[in-house]
Amino acid sequence: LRLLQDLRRALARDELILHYQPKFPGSGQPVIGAEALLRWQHPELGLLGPDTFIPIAERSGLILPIGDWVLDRACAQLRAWHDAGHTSWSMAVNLSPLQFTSPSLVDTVRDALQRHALDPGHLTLEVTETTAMKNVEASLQLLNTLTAMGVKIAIDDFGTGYSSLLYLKRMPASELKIDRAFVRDLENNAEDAAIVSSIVALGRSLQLQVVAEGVETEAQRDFLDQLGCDLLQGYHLGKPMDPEAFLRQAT
Ligand code: G
Ligand code: G
Ligand code: MN
Ligand code: NA
Repeated sequence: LRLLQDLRRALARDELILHYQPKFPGSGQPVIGAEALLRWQHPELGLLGPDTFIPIAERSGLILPIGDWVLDRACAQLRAWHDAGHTSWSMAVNLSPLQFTSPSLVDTVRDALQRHALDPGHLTLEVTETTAMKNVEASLQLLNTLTAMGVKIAIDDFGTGYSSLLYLKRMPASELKIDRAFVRDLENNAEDAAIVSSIVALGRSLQLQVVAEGVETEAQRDFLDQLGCDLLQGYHLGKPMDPEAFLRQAT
């Protein structure tokens, strides 16, 4: 309850911040963009990760104003990077289940893109597999609207939900993000390797980019490169960082 009271004030008090984790098209290649990841600089408890407060924000509905703030700030950051010459970089923003069902989402996204003069194709919205598959017809309609605007869609935590391939086929997504549970033990676990390999093949046939998350070692990175994974993300390649550190590491 205390945390909920504090969270209500966090936005107004400017305590929320975004960190940015780089995405790479394979090893040795330059950054192609970032995923915005929310943190809370709590006055007493220190820096809190989203797992400690997003569930509260989701239950209380506070995730809606917070999500609007995340979209606006992530777009502002991308505009700054484009102005600094990194005009090909894209930005990925995570959407919570409640945001995903909010009738104002499409307008919020359109407004943020316009406010920061961004090409919609430089924004990717990440929605978990579970959220996307919950109310399939409504999801399809929303995702089709966003896609028609030019925004990209990524299916996050792929492999952990109950995906129907029939619906996946109809989803206008452009990215599948393989959950890091499948990456953790990749080189030692033949089942994990087979699953990742199958997702890469599935992505290829459905014309979806496949992203591996949670790449923590060189061995995992090399393995994923060999499997033909399109994009890599993880501590080994780059942690979530503040914008200054991101720019320093990426350039
Ligand atoms: O960075 P990490 O520990 O920071 O994130 C933990 C979880 O919180 C992930 O599932 C991630 O998708 C989610 N998350 C991070 N930032 C945001 C955000 O801005 N909005 C929402 N809805 N989820 C986020
Ligand atoms: O669910 P989502 O994919 O949005 O989650 C992103 C989360 O994963 C963030 O909490 C981020 O900090 C975390 N993360 C990013 N890279 C790694 C990694 O290499 N290992 C682990 N364990 N977590 C990571
Ligand atoms: Mn994500
Ligand atoms: Na994920």
